[in-house]
Amino acid sequence: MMKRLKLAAMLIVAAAVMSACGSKTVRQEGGHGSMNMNTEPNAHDSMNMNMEPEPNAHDSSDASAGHAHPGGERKGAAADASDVKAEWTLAGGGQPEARRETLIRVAITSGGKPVEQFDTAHEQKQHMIIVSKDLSYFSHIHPEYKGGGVFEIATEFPAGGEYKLIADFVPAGGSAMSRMQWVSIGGAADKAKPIEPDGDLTKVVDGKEIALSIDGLAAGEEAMLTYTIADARTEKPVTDLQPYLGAVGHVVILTADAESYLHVHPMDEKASGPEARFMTTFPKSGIYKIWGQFKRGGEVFTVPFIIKVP
Ligand SMILES: [Cu+2]
Repeated sequence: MMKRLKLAAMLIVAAAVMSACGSKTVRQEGGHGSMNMNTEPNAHDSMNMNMEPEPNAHDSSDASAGHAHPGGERKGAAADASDVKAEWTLAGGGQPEARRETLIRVAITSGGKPVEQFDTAHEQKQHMIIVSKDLSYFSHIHPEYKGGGVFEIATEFPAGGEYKLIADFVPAGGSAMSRMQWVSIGGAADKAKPIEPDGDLTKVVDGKEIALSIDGLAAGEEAMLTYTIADARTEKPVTDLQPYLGAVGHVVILTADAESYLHVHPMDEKASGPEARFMTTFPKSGIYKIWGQFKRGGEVFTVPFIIKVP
């Protein structure tokens, strides 16, 4: 049955192609500190796309997300995805420290030249995900486009330690892509929390009870994620979910090592609850953390689950 369902979810699989990892000093901004980061500039050139976009479910810019268009058809003069690189800079008036405002700057280039134009995808020109190494911290923010391929946003890291930054964007007329970067933040680190599968895929967050069920859970297979949302107090189904960034929900998935990343959009973007369904493919067996984000009453809530894909 799953095979018959067409993909309506947009997805990006960032295959863990880390072999080219080196260490590089990120360019220093005048007057600001810089830092060394483990770079993985080409980490996402390999996309694991085994589903065709559903033609009528998205506009073309959405449908292009993460899809390589194997036929070779590509709109516009967009750069070859493999040439697109992100250069990351963290500046905080010194060494980036936890609990201090830190400016994250990411410059997108293609073939060494700035990518000037970006398509808006889900209401933003760039989506940025930040997670701590143990995946206990999750942040989804939207850097401001400064022109010349440069995006900036100020944020605070909650504690010292390693974080992964992920930028999602769509060079104009091209495909959605993501670029990732590990960064090291100074300051006292929290004790790492174990990344263990949840025994029960039901959680209460901000007064909502959210249950996740997954059909077809197997490596390399299409899996359907269904969130069912009820009011935690009354147990009544929630039917007034609001669009969040243009869809009923957003799902971000990372492998336990944070090396593979998927960003999935719902089958029916205009749904309002109590169910929201997402289709994706977990590329391999292992432990994944899944964050679902929804909006109700003007408030965004984020529900995390940890699962094991057999
Ligand atoms: Cu976003």
